[in-house]
Amino acid sequence: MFKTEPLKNADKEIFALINKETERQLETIRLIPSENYASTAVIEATGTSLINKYSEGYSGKRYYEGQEFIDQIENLTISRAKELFNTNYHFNIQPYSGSPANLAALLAMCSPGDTIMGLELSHGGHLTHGYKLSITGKIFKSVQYQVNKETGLLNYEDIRKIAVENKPKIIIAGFTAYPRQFDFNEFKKIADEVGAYLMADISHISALVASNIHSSPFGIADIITSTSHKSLRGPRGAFIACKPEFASKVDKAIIPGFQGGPHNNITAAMAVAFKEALQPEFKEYSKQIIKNSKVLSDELIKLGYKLITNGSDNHLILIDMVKSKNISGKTASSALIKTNIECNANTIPFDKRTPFDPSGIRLGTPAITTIGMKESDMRDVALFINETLENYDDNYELEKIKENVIDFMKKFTK
Ligand code: DSN
Repeated sequence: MFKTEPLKNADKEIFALINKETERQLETIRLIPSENYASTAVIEATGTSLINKYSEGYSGKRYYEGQEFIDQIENLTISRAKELFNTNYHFNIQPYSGSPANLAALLAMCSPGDTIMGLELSHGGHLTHGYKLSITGKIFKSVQYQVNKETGLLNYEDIRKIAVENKPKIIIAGFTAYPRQFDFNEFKKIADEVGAYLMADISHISALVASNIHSSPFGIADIITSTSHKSLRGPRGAFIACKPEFASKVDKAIIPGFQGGPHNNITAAMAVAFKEALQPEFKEYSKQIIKNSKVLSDELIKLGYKLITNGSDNHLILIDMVKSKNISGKTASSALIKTNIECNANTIPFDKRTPFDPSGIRLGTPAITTIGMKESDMRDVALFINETLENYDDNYELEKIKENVIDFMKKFTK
């Protein structure tokens, strides 16, 4: 029998757990830079009949029947993506998430055994940028560049030397933990000099790129990947954009190369998120992300924290907790979640500790900007962080701070 009971009747346990998670998100200062609050409209689109449909292939050329509306949804998503990034690049919006998008992009442009070059994981890169334990570090020959030891910044001359020495087939410009803006033109010069393709992974910064407040790889990079759920505030999905001449390679790398049917509910939710991102308010949100990040950095520095690169000019802040408070990143992040402040422990460049208990914590401002926090709120956020870390082993104090954090959050989420 086909049942159509609402979730709250059909499965009380899952319904209750989802509600608890929603409430937790509304009571927590959420500072993980890759997370956000998707709008009700985006969330609604993910929970629709579209999950019932298989759609292997692309619009107008699918393997299964019944694609009349799915094709229209996919076409609309792609046309909105082109408008958002103001580009004629080809878009494939079917990758399930960032890691599949990156692997498919690499498989589209390279063959197993080719040399790929990306930013080292502990210096702010991503697993899929060639880390040795990732499939991308196993099937390709991976060479990695680092940030400068003194400044924590990318040094394009150092990157150039590694590229000249190793002649990679592709250079990946992208990060998950780099607190500064970077220049895709500089990467392009290096890629051209050594005859490499340039791939940009803009997962973290796609909102900033779409809002023209970060250097854009469109018109420069051969291939671009991004998730749709970080600063861009969509559902958990991803896309690959490429110069039109690589369209067929990219589409074939996704299917039949790597995936089966796209998640049509996510495609539709991505279209909704792109429509939201095309509104003037989205640019204001993007600008505010950076303003908040700069002010939060300044406040933390005033409180004695040691930030990698001494600040931030994007959405992300990386703190050396060992130098700041002589505690590990994991000790800090575990204390912070006890007071409803959510961040993640993170390696810092040249870290001497392990990835599971590294020296740093990573903060970001997209989620708190979405709920309306402004520069004037950043002093409070910094003070809550500091109070927590000063009392990291005192559960009684932490409980009191948590109550204050919950009260503070009510200003934005009730
Ligand atoms: N997990 C993402 C992040 O937090 O940056 C990257 O995949």
